[in-house]
Amino acid sequence: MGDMKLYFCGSICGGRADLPVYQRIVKKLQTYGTVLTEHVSSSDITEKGEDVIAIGEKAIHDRDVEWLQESDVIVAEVTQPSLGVGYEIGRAVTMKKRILCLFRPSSGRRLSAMIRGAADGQMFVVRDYVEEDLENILEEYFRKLKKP
Ligand code: 6IA
Repeated sequence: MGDMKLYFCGSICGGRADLPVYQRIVKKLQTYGTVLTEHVSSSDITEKGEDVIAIGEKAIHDRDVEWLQESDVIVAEVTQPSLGVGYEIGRAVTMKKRILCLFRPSSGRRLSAMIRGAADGQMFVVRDYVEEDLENILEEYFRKLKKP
């Protein structure tokens, strides 16, 4: 369980307003295994993408798809709409990965039907939550994973 590889998805170009929530999620996820995409919760990465020039978009994409392939569970915070996060979720579905999508209705937004409608309650779980319950929701999800 400790050697689990986790892939966290959160908005970058879609907007960084939820960064504090991403940081809380990544911190909790690190108690379950290795988070391959730690940088998504880094305040050094901004939506303007000053770092992109150095790495290159193709390298970012190809590395992220490789990490998706390697990961055991994908956790996505989907409140802030993001093309990249939607793309990652779609690729993960094709890879038959376990996916947990977290959405905060208090944002006043409506979650895309392509995400809500993809939920099967097994491999693909969509969970509405309030920020205070974040850690509990992750605990509950990973507890259920241990004893399928
Ligand atoms: O469309 P978005 O940028 O909001 O997509 C965010 C998602 O795509 C995240 O879950 C990341 O895994 C991935 N992603 C997007 N951009 C990057 C990136 N740097 N580095 C790593 N993963 C990324 C690029 C910075 C950007 C400002 C262009």
